[in-house]
Amino acid sequence: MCFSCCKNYRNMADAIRFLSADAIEKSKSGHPGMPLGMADVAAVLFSRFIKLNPEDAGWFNRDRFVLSAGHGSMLLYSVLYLLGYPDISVDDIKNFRQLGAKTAGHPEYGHLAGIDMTTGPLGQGISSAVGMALAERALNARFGNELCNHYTYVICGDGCLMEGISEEAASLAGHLRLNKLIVFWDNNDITIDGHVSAANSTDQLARFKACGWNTLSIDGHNHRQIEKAIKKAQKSKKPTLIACKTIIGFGAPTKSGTSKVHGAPLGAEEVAAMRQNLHWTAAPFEVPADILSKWRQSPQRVKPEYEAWKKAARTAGKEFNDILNGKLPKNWDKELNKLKNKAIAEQTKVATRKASEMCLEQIVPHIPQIIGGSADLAASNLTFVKGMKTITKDDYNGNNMMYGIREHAMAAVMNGMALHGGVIPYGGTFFVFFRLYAPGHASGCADETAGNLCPDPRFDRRR
Ligand SMILES: Cc1ncc(C[n+]2csc(CCOP(=O)(O)OP(=O)(O)O)c2C)c(N)n1
Repeated sequence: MCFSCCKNYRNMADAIRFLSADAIEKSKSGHPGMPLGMADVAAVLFSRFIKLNPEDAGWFNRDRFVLSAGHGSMLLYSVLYLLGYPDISVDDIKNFRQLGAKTAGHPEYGHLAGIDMTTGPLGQGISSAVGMALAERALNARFGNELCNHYTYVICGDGCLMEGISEEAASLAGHLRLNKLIVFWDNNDITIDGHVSAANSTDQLARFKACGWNTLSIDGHNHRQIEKAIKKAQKSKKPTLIACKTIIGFGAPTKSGTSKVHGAPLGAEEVAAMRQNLHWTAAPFEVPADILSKWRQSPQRVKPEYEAWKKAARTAGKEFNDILNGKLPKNWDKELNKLKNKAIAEQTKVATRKASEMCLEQIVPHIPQIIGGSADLAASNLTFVKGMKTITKDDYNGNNMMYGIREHAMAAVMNGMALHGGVIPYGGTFFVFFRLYAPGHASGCADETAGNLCPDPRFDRRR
């Protein structure tokens, strides 16, 4: 890689930095530390590697991106604007954190095209991303590389890794060898209350390694190292954690490297000093034309793959196209309705978990999108119905998930699968073992005692 590439990356990263700092300054609210610190990683990832098409934000075979550290939302809003997503304008950037704004302050799924998941509750993003990566592998096994073959990228912070749910999800991802999952850890040693070491001394790389991950460690401001790490991760047979050593609030002369930049505007004086420090002469919300053009041109590299996928999807069979369009097979509920009518006529009295099983028996064989499962209670919650095939690291072409005793990850993974699309997840456990928490999608429906869950809104009785 040449010096000019690095210079381009640096300029592109600085565009993220100043859009973020200026928007947060204008709204007098927000979290500048993370966008400033991870801007270099984002510039390399989004301009050179990520597969997306701003003109077709929901493209099924796009790479998924989860900003698990959702408080750093200005990083994602800046990137979407710079890439030229039609759904976001510079006025939306200026409107950051105002009532009704698309740039709400944490990424919100369905609110702004290009956002793959609502995030904010730390740990949920990285854990749901495991579900996205699992859905991708399951659909890949069913439909092949031409139709479903993409990465799931995550940016997470120290907070996401401290949350317990990340442990369950990481160990499941490692166990299933979800090698198309690539996580960038913003390893900046800082959280809200100060230095990470005040509350945590886990060796995260050793921990992820123990869970069966590929682990890499880089300088998160070195573009060459970022590129190399992504290339390595893409070739790995395991999920990858890239520890990116960064300086929180990079560029802010007196506040960078401290918790002061985590969640408060930098202040006019500091932003002005940052302009001097980084030699950025453009006015607030202006991106120099040559830098904006580099950003806007970058998605062009994906065009041939996008066109090839469109062609493949057109000629793919009905099953794939139904899945693509979220259509259930005709008469999927015929047997279920018979069962319901019989139960009404006979006033059938069975335990709710048994009733759940009786319904699943009439639903699962008729809906190929379904992936069901349990957290080591299939025999008790009756989630496994005859004919189901268990997903394993050697064969993803199944419809039963053995989540292990990981109820929290199960909920997040189901959330990720539903968000990915093409998959309709359900899961079962007992309520007392479980804290229903599925941000970013449906709130789920639950059987009163068995706690059988389905985060797909089409099955939510309360809607
Ligand atoms: C589950 C959950 N608990 C607490 C918070 C509040 N919170 C937001 S950011 C943050 C600190 C995160 O630190 P880190 O991930 O290192 O982010 P950085 O300081 O690098 O931006 C906390 C505690 C939250 N968003 N979610």
